[in-house]
Amino acid sequence: MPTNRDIADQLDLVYQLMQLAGENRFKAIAFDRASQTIRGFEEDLGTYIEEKRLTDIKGIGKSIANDIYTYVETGYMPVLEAFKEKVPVGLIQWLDISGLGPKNIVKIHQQFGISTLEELKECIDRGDLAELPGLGAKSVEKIKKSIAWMEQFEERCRLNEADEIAHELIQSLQDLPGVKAIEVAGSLRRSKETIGDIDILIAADKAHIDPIFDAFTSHERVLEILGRGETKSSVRSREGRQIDLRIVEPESFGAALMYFTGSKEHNIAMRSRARERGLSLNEYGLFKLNDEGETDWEAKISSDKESSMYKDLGLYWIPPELREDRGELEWFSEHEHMPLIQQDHIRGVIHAHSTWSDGKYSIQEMAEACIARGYEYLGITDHSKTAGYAGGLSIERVMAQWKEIENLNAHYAAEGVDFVIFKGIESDILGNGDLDYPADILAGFDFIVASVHQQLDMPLEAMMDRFKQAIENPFTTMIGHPTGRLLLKRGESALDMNALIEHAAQQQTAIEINASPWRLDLDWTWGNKAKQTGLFTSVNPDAHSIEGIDDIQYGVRLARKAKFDQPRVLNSLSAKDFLSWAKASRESKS
Ligand code: DGT
Ligand code: CA
Ligand code: CA
Ligand code: ZN
Repeated sequence: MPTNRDIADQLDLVYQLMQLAGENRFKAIAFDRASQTIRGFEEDLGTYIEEKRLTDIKGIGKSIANDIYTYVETGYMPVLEAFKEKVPVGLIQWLDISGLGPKNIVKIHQQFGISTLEELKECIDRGDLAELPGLGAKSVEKIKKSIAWMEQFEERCRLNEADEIAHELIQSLQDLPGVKAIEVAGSLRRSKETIGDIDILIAADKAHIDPIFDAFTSHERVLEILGRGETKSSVRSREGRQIDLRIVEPESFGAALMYFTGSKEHNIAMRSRARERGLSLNEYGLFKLNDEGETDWEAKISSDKESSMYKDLGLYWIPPELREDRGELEWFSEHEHMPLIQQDHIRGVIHAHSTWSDGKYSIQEMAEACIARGYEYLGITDHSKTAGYAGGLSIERVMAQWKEIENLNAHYAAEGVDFVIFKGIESDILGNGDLDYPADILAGFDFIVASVHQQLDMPLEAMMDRFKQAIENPFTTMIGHPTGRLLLKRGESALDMNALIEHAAQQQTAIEINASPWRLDLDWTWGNKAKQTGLFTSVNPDAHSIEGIDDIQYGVRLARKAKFDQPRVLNSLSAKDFLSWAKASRESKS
């Protein structure tokens, strides 16, 4: 019997190929929905399949259920095989190239008979691609840049992928005999926006090391074993990720955890702090220095717990996401805590798309998903009219959407459900910095996220003028995904972020932290500047589906890394206070 993930993977493949084949959008989306549903399903599908009642699961229709039954019986999914005949699977990788949509991918494939990334690169270098009608030198340049980006970063992955792999491995290792403690270390524990390799640390006595490594290297997710030594073993996962597992003596777990969490820069600062105090800090513990200034291994001060090691260096425990040598040692030498936003502070979902533009679910379905998750409000922000490619709303459609939102809100009020939907829009910031509707329409929204979606590569000065204009617009509540980056796929627009943050803070315009693991934009490295200027943010999932709502978790992690406390995060306010903030921001600029 295939696992849930196997089935989800097959359906996802159908979805990707359908996109390439130009299949009806709603048919394709049905496969994507079913795939996501199954991936996130808590039970094994086995009994549902045996009893032929997959359609009991919300999100799986009759036709897809039948595809799955056939797949389980025969090992083949006819719909998938049919699409494989139409489009080569290799082209799926091309979907990650920015500037290259499904239509052009298929056109290139047909014109040149190529289907691998390597062949595409050759085609570009020969100058053939630029000859293709409708492409031209400029778009080819963009495609070339995007491929280079992809290659440069194939050694890293996004936070959500690393998180999922680490979580699964920890689940399977934590209950093994002899495992006294297990933690993620490295960049993943520090919640970096992209992860090189995944580091896991276990505390166990020597006798248990071998069986733990056996379990690790034979895990179903492991594709190959890269190395295995006395205390460290490295593997590559099916997705191509490297995972390092280190096993240390329980008495030096704290020291090892501190060391392997990093960052390198934080470790260096910590070691020199130790030196100044006549001490030596390493992965085994904190020791005294002897008369020659070397580590006195007999004179151990602490090693088993991170907190005691920080304490013995005159510091309070520093949360891992702050360990980047950006002032954290100074802060935690004086303060026991730094107030930071937490997931359970988040009360509402701001920035979400519905079927009105390019989202996969209706407003009502999105709202119900928010209610089920305990949120108190949903700020719907479909695309504005210029974003034609994403189903942007004409003025007539905006008005019709408002009506729908009003009806839903009336329904919740009548039912005594403490939930409200805000009328929002993700307005394009046009080339000249204007928002995408006339003022009388803009005035009808409860709040507005203003984002750049086109002409992302304007020169710095023009781009800054454009953003400044948008920030000063009374109707802009917050700026969306400021740099426009897609992690490991597309670079950032040219911006002077320091100046932008200063200006936004001064104008009472917030800048979102877009929580999609593809974006995580505003970047955490601007955290000190944001804190110093008092900038407000909102941790926004930019959800295009129900599953997308849960991306908020990644945004919260990055917001913590950027040192945002609860009062500076707008969607941690009550519904009423959120609206008041938006109104006050508008009035202060009018
Ligand atoms: P990554 O894997 O590129 O996303 O980033 P990290 O931070 O996970 O780096 P990694 O896996 O090479 O090493 C894990 C931690 O081990 C790192 O954050 C700090 C520590 N570490 C590794 N190599 C060194 C080193 O040469 N010096 C110091 N001070 N610490 C190191
Ligand atoms: Ca790492
Ligand atoms: Ca590593
Ligand atoms: Zn957007």
